[in-house]
Amino acid sequence: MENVHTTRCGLFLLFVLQDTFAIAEVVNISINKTAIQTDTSGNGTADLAVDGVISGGTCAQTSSALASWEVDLGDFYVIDNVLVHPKPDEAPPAAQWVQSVGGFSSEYSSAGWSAQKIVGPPNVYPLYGDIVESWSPYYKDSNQFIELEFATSVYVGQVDIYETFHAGGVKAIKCYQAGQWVTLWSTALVEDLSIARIFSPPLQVTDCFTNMIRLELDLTVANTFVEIDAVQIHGVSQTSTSASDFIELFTGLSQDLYHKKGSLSTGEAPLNFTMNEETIARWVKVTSDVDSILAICEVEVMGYIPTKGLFRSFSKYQCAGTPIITHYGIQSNIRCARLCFLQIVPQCHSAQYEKASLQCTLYEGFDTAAGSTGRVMIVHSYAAPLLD
Ligand SMILES: [Ca+2]
Repeated sequence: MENVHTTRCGLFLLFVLQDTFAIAEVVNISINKTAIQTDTSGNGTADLAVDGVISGGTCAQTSSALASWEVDLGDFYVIDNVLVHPKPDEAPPAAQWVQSVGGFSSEYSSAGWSAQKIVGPPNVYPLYGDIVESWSPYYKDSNQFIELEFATSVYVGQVDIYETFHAGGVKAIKCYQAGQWVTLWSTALVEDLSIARIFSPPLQVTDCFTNMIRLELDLTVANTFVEIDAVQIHGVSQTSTSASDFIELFTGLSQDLYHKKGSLSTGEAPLNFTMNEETIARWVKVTSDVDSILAICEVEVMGYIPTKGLFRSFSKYQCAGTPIITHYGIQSNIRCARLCFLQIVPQCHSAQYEKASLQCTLYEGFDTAAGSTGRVMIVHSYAAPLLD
C-alpha cells in the first residue's frame, strides 16, 4: 500500500517539477522597474538603464561624481547575478567653427571684411593678404573685440585663430561662463607678423565650459588692419569627469539596508556580478567612485521569484531516515527548498533546514520525527497533505 502511494506521488512529482522549472527560470527581473539616481546629466534618466535596450544610446548618466543608481524590483527575488553594461567612452566632438557672431567692436564694412566673415571654415587661409573674406576691425586701437558663438558647449581645450593679415594682434582669448568672461590666454606683448598662421596659444584655463569665445585685439603695434579669417575650438562636451573606471554593486532588502556584493573595473563590458551566496533582495544599487560620474546603459538583474508557494515548511516535524546529502552555509529555507528542487538523482522529496547551523539536509522520502526548536521540515507543497 505504501509503495503504491509513493509511485503515484513520483508520477505527480514529474509533472510538478516541469511546471516548477518554468517558474524558477532565471530571467532579467529589472526591465521597466522603477529606477532612480543621484542626479541626471542631460537626457540620461535613470529609467534608461532598465528599458531593455543595451546598446543604441539609451543610457542613464549622472552629472555628479560619487553617484549612485538604484532600482526597486518591486518584490523580493532570488538574485543569481547582475550584468552591468557601462556606457562606452564618448568620442570627443569634432572641432567646431564659428556658428554666429554675438557682438563686435567694429568692422571695416558691412560687406567686405565684415564681422560675419569669421563664421564657418576658412575662406582665405592659407593665403596671406588684405582679402575681403576675413574680418577686419575698422578702428586701429587697442580696444577691438569680437564675440563668437559655437553650436555645442564644450570644455574648451584649444582655440585656433586663423590670422591672414598682420598676424599677432590678438591680446586675449576669453570664454563666457557663469555670466562672465574668463581669460583663457592673454599677452601684454602683441606683435606684427606679415604671415598667415593658425595661432593656438597654450590656454591657462582648461575647465571653462562654454559655447562662446571672445577675442580681444590690439591693432596699435601693426598700426594697420589686422584680419582674422576663421576660429576653431576643440574640447569635450558633457562632463569634466569621465565615466567611472570601476563600480560597486549592492543588493538590499530595503532601500536602507544594502549589502555590498562586489566591485569591478569597467574595462570589460558587460560586468558580471555573480552572487556567491543566496541573495534575496528587492533593491539593487550601483555606485561610482569618488571622482567619476556614473554612466550605464543597462543593468540586467538576473533572478527569479522564490518558489515559496510550491514548498511548505513544518516546524512540528523534522526529517528522519538516511539523508541524500547535507549542504552547509545555506542562508535560508527558501535556498534549502531550491536545493531539494535541484536534487534529481536520487530525487529529493523533503528537506530539513536548521537556521542556527545553516545546514540543509535532503531526503528521498517523507519519514518524519517530532520537531525540534530551530529546525523545519520542507516538502513540496503537493506532499503537504501527507503531513497535515
Ligand atoms: Ca538602456
